[in-house]
Amino acid sequence: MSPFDQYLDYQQMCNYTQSLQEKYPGIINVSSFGKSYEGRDLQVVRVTRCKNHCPVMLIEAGTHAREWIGPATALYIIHQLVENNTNNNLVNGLDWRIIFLLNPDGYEYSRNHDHVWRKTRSKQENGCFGVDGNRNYDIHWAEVGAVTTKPCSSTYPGHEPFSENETRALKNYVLGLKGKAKFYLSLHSYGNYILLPWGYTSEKPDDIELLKDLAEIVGDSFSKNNTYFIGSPPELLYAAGGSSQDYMKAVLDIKYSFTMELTKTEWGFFIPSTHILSIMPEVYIAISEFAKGMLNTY
Ligand code: 0X9
Ligand code: ZN
Repeated sequence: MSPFDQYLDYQQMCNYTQSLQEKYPGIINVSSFGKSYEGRDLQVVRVTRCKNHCPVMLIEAGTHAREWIGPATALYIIHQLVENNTNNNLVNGLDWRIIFLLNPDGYEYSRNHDHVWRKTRSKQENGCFGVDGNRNYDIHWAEVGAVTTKPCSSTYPGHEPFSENETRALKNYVLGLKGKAKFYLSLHSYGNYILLPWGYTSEKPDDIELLKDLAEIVGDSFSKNNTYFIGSPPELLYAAGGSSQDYMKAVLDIKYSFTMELTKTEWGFFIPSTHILSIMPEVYIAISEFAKGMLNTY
């Protein structure tokens, strides 16, 4: 049975990463960095054979509950890194931290009750539930792309920054990496975008060219019929404050901070499980291009 011909539930994902840890104890370590609102462990999978001082590659998926292809892809990346020995240099020279499902409560709710659910599951005012994790960080919070007066909205940013266990846990986890994190990638869907900072403004960071050059190499790795579009959220989609990508770069000083909107298909968010395996390999090659770029830089 392949874990990639279906969308695993939260428990199956944990079982899968646990089984990899038992099989490859020297290279993979699974730990919890906090609890979700409903009390699920927030897990991070560390993959590395680094002896000392390797740049940390942080990948996070599953902020948005309905975007099931993100967590599936994160697990596929873990699987490739540990089981495919053509990747030895990526594991020897880099310290991967992969948060395969940041919003497990929302994900389970999307699987079991409401497929289109996007937010966390915390209780809000007016009998509403959930906060948009990608509007909840303390960076130009609620200034654009979200309003604090509508707790029922699917982009509700929360009553204050870091109101959510999940975003707070991620922030604290990254603070614990003390300047070692050099790369952050937030996996979302859909639309085939590699998004550059900033998300809250169409102004550019000073080092935008470095990030853009790398994104272009990554973009070129996709096949001709699977073009990825490169630019900032305001250029390609819409502006939004409070996003993880902006927070990681502006506040936690992770220079190379990206968001990918995976896939562009007729199904939008709801990709049939029979197609998962046809999507993953190209995304993995793209991720390995990001990784090679980091190896060459640090
Ligand atoms: O709106 C979002 O959070 C992302 N799109 S999605 O369809 N996956 O919900 C885009 C995030 C772009 N990044 C920033 N605005 N910073
Ligand atoms: Zn998303």
